[in-house]
Amino acid sequence: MGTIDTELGIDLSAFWMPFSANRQFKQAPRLLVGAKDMHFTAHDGRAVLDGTAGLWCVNAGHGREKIINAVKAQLDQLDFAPTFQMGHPKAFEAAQKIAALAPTGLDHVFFANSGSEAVDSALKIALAYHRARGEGQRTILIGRERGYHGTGFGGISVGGMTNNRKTFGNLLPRVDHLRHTWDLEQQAYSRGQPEWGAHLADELEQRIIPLHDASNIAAVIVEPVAGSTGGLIPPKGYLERLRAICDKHGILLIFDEVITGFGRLGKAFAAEYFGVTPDLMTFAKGVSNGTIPMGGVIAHKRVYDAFMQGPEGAIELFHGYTYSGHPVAAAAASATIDLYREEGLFERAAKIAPYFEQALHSLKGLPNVIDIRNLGLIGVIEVEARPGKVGARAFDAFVDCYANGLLVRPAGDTLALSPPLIVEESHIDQMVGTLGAALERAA
Ligand code: PXG
Repeated sequence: MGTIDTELGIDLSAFWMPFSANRQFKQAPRLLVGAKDMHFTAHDGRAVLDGTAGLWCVNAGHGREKIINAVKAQLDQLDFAPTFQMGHPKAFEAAQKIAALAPTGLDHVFFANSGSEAVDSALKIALAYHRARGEGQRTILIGRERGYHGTGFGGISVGGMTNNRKTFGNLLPRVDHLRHTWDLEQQAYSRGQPEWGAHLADELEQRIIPLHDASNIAAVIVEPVAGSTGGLIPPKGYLERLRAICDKHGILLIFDEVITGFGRLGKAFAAEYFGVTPDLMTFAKGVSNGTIPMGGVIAHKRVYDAFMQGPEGAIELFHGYTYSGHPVAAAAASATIDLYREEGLFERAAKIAPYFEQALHSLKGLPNVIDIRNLGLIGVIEVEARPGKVGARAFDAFVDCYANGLLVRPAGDTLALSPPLIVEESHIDQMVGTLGAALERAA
């Protein structure tokens, strides 16, 4: 560990990198020093095609002038202003634009700074909502196996990824999990939503509600498409059933749309794509095109209204962050949403999704590939784990792709592609070509 031998001459030792193999990375670093549109520039000057929109966030592509200019102008105008008992115009403007994109009824936006904070905010709002309505005994939160809801204690408690939970001791009490929806035997190589698996939602009514009693359950939280765990696409009818069961029992349904929001499926939100409206919806990432950190919760009118009671001067929700609705992040979000609309990027994603699907599924038959799944501009290749070395094969393919000018995202023994929505067919061809060659070599 220490200084790397490049013209940058950066000492790598101080930065404790998140979700990374620090020692391995610092021996053979992969540094990105620039980005424009669909490409990063690596520290050795190579162009690297961004197959992942950064970390699922740069939906409009990199270095977009409209957003950059909005950020610069905001910094000149007002660098910071509090939003606790104070306000500034950009936060209201951004909230209005976000609410306008969300399904009917989801009208109120609570700001945080990341997906993790968005999730914790949504869970707290769900608990406080029931209490405000006189059902304060509803404190149980239901997540799902293989769910990823960020890294706060709330998020890892309702989340279902083993490594994110196992070393952190006590999690939130009174949490239970639905089983995840992926089944290799029943669903392998499904294009779009699998036909099999809607009935998995019935577990909520058949196991979880009888065990805890509905009167104690506050909320169910799921990713409409589970992203980080390797792109688990909801079976046809599954989300509709979850919605119906939650409605029947007075349980709030939370969609974690941190990845699916802002066009990933070719609609503003997955809720719109699937035609299923949750009570609370989290967002982050694409809201500001990854430029300035921002996240938040969009609440249904009836949730918000439940808080708006009591004396006029009462603070309705004792929750928030110094940077909730930060002016620079709000300016970035506002410009980002305008850009999505002006360029019709959500529609563009929907239009190119069939080409993306076709290209991805051409990788079927390569060594060790056991499943390929996709929805919108999410594509996942699942490879067979090397015996006793979970994740090694996908990681090797990721390093190989990077060496050959493509960024993909390994997660366990899956490789995910989630390109910016400005992706062209030629980029998709390059992605599939490079990934295919890497998979051959990772045999
Ligand atoms: N919810 C979901 C559904 C997410 O995907 C978060 C919450 C947390 O967001 P923050 O902003 O706190 O990181 C996420 C984050 C990957 C990958 O490659 C995914 C995420 C983050 C980093 C990597 O799958 N998702």
